[in-house]
Amino acid sequence: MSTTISTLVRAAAAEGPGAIRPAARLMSILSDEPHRLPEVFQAAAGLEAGDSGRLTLPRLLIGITGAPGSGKSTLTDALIRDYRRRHPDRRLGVVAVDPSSPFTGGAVLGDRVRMMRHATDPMVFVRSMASRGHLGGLALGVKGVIRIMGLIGCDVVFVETVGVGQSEVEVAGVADFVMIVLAPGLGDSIQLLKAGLMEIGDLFVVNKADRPDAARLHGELLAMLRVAREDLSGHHAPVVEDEDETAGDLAPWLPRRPGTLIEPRTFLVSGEQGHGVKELVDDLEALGSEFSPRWQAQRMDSIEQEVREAVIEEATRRLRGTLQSQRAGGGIASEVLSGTVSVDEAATRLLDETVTRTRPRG
Ligand SMILES: Nc1nc2c(ncn2[C@@H]2O[C@H](COP(=O)(O)OP(=O)(O)OP(=O)(O)O)[C@@H](O)[C@H]2O)c(=O)[nH]1
Ligand SMILES: [Mg+2]
Repeated sequence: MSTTISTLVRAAAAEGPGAIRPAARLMSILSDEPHRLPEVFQAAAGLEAGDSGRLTLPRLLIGITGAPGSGKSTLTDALIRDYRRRHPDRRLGVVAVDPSSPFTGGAVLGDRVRMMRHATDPMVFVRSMASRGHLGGLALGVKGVIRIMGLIGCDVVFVETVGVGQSEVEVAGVADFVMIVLAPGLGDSIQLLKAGLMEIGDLFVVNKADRPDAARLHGELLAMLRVAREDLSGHHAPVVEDEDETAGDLAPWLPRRPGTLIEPRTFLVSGEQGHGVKELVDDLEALGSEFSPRWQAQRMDSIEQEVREAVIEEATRRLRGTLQSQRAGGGIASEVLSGTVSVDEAATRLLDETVTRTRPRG
């Protein structure tokens, strides 16, 4: 492990505002070289073996996505302000995945300016990342940043992505649950129908409730969610008389998306004016207390899954080498044909050869 990384990890894990600069440096290193994440894990594990008692991952990872301009950043900002008032001693993180796409050219600067409200708050850590050009994929880069945010003690981390490509789907896999932000006046039905968004959301927020057309969009959202979920689950949602269409209510009549722990729910809010923000944070807090332990367990499962996939990939790569040299040397097929070895024996022999041949020395 490089001494730079272990020094930075130690400094980033310390209490107080002095942690911010080393944390930012670690994030830059990881965004250029995501394969160094294990070094960070190793250094952090060394610290945790001591008595720092720090959680190694944020307690809650919230994905936020939606059409460009729907107000994701404004809403995140409002959520943070409310959350900070409730828990002045807890640190928060925001990962803003910059679209770097021609559709949303001006947004990046806008985000930075909006987030400046927290720029002097050492308890809010904001990190922008480009969605393009990530070695090993965006999800890996985001995971690295989240890990560092956990290390500096961020309790909740918001991950904002623009719902225009594959990035929101990738990021949904990283977050514990996903909030979809919609707003009136952005080509409503297209926005709602956008493939993917209906399927990956758990919380559906109609933003800009201060505009007169927001309530209509909320009604349309409920109707479209019902259809989308029926398609997804293959059976019909029960018909409910007098469906409750007020904001902030569960929609238990909707089937959940596969793999999620929580029932879909909808909100009508104004990030800019603050309407409905308190109710939304109340719900996020309730979700956190109820499900955080199970989400932590899910994250462990997904790490295990990553390891399994890596093992299979590596084994396949090594076996290919053995098969090639074996074929060059005359082939095992004729031995099988002549009955000298069975197919099972041949497979075992090739595996054994691969392990011996590729065993690291030392
Ligand atoms: N009327 C009204 N306007 C809002 C509200 N929230 C955000 N806006 C405006 O909507 C525009 C886009 O807001 P952003 O928060 O940048 O939206 P975003 O979804 O983060 O945008 P991208 O990051 O570009 O995808 C800005 O002009 C905001 O001022 C709201 O509650 N009401
Ligand atoms: Mg934004």
